[in-house]
Amino acid sequence: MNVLTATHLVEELRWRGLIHTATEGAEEALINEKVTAYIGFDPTADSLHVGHLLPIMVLVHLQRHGHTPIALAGGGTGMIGDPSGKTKERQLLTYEQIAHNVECIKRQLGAFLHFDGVENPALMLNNADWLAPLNLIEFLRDIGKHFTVNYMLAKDSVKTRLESDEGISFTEFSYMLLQSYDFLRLYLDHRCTFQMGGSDQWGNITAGTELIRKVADGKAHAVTVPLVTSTSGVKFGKTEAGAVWLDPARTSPFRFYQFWINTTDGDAIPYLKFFTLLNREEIAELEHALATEPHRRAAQTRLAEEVTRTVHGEDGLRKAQAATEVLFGGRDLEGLSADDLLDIFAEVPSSALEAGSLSGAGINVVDLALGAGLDRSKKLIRDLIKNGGLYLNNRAVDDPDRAVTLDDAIDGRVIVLRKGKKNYHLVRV
Ligand code: 383
Repeated sequence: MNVLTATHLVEELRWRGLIHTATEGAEEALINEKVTAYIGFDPTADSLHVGHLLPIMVLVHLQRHGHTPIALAGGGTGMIGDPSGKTKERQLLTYEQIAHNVECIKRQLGAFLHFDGVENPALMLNNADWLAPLNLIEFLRDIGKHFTVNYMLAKDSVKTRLESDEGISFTEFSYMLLQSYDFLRLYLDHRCTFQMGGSDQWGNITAGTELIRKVADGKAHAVTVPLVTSTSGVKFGKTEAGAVWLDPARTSPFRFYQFWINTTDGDAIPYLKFFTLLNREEIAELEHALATEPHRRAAQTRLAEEVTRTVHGEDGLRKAQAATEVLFGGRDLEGLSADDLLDIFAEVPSSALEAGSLSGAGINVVDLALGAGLDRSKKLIRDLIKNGGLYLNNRAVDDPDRAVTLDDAIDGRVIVLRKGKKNYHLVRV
């Protein structure tokens, strides 16, 4: 762990730009007391994505500064669907899907926090434990009575949907009551006085602080983190291939690393503050490097290293770096599997080849390259080889009569051809 340079959590969060809005007295309480704070994550998919990372980092900072973080999996709320920030009604998931997703996201959240061996162990809870057994009549009498429909209609999440053609179901309309009830339960059972979340959660969180005031005459706080924006114009966390997931089966460590490496100069420093634990000195150095030698992309490289290591571990990072060197540095393919290569070269032109044509004496390398369309004629390909410009699995081909056999196919499945520095072609066997 890094040495803490911020004296307290609020200073740290402020410097990192992690505080969007906070209720009155929230910062003072965080400075003067050791608090318990929670953030909820609904199991809408079997993986969290980079859009969840900022709130996760807040839990990490809370724990590093001696507070007690609670990561709450929304096994109950996930059955209803939060309308916040959504222009459309959500598709309900089955109970089985939700149970599976809860297990997946709990595992992911768990990797960021310490649950034992520290003075302030984190807690991992699932709101299905208290929401599922609720009795409807009791709930409407004890909780519903504290919310006027007028108050609920004034929330952004509801207002925007009232204005849309589709409207909002009673199911999603009630969501804020459940999240408020969670906060009340955590306040009563765990002395949790803080709820945090993205700025989209402000309405739900403050509904909870109101409920705690009314039911328990207690003081609880809301703190939201900003929505991450990007100067590249696309929504943060989205690439052409869709969302950037934390699950390596959905987004490989290589693609994950590439996502961060591609951060613009304008976003690199804010993202280092948001998504890494690097301290002020380290970030100041990277800021200097970015200003004086932007072409070296030291800030982006460090950002990608740090976040990939946090999410995928040292192994995942090494894999991602090796893959990057293969793609951009022409490194040999040692140690990479066919699946790795299909992932690394997912975007390059490819062609298919019958395994039969590689068996026995195999196929002449010039014919193979011609068939793959690397150049227009055999003559041009022979010239290419003469000039050292044709690569088979990232090794220069020096003999135009060389035969390519099944032995050259990695895992018997792929052959990587390259013309010049970076014109790749993938042959799927
Ligand atoms: C459920 C029960 C609670 C408290 C919160 C919840 C979940 C909350 C929600 N959050 C989003 C999610 O689950 O929908 N109603 O995907 C996202 N969060 C965090 C953060 C964020 C929000 O998990 O802004 C991004 O990640 O708050 O959109 O008692």
